Amino acid sequence: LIAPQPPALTSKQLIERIIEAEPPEIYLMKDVRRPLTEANIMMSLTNLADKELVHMITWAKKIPGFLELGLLDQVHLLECCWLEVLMIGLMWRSVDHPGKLIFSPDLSLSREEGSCVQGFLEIFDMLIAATSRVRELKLQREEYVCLKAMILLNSNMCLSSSEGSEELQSRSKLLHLLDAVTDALVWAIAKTGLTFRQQYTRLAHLLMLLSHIRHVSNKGMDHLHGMKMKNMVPLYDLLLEMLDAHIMHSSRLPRRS
Ligand code: AOE
Repeated sequence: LIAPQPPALTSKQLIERIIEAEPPEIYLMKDVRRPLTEANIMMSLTNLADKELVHMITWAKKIPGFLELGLLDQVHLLECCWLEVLMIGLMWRSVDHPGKLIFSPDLSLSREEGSCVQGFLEIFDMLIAATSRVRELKLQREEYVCLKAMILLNSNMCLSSSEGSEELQSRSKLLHLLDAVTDALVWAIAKTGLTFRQQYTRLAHLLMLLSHIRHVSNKGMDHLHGMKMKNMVPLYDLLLEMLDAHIMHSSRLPRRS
């Protein structure tokens, strides 16, 4: 039996839907103006990430086609990409503030302030460098939302070894979805009135950004694991469990790079 397919969205419609799915700005309100000690900064960042992750799940569910994937694929995709998605969002917020990271409208950190947290400077500099690249490229909002959706949908390729027909079906839906977002990105690039050569060069530059983001995310994950050992991060029980799940997966799977 051939299941009736919903009418496919045009690239323009797909981008509109992904833009509608964008998470809101998160304010920390409290605990921001306290002295910027290592513990305070980490507490604020953890609070922020905690709120953002809730919105991230809502965001993913609003990406057309995501909910049609198998539940296991949905979970694995989010598990693999959450820090990359947080990081590209951070870069987007920070793009007009050279040398600073705008974690939230009420928590921006300069390099010096970041140096309060042990091991943060290395990650900080990588995030600043990637943000400068985003600035040089003059990333457009439509391109940004496509790249973020691609991070989610592309985070999990190595898990395709499962054989069941439902898994295979979900896998082919995933690839189809990734193609649709790729088409949308190509469409967004074409809109800017560049020559053909400039268009595919830009596509390459934007996609190469993703490998830097994956790299910084892996470094950030190592940093976070290190902090957890030192008991510096006041993680909530649930978040801690989720983080453990991530360690499990990353030791079971070939290391992403
Ligand atoms: C980057 C962007 C952003 O918006 C917030 C933060 C806050 C913390 C920052 C990080 C960032 C940048 C890199 C930093 C990191 C602290 C140290 C590191 C600076 O060098 C991240 C705070 C993370 C708190 C831990 C939360 C654990 C969540 C586990 C999630 C999980 O495994 N699952 C399964 C849930 C997935 C749901 C979507």
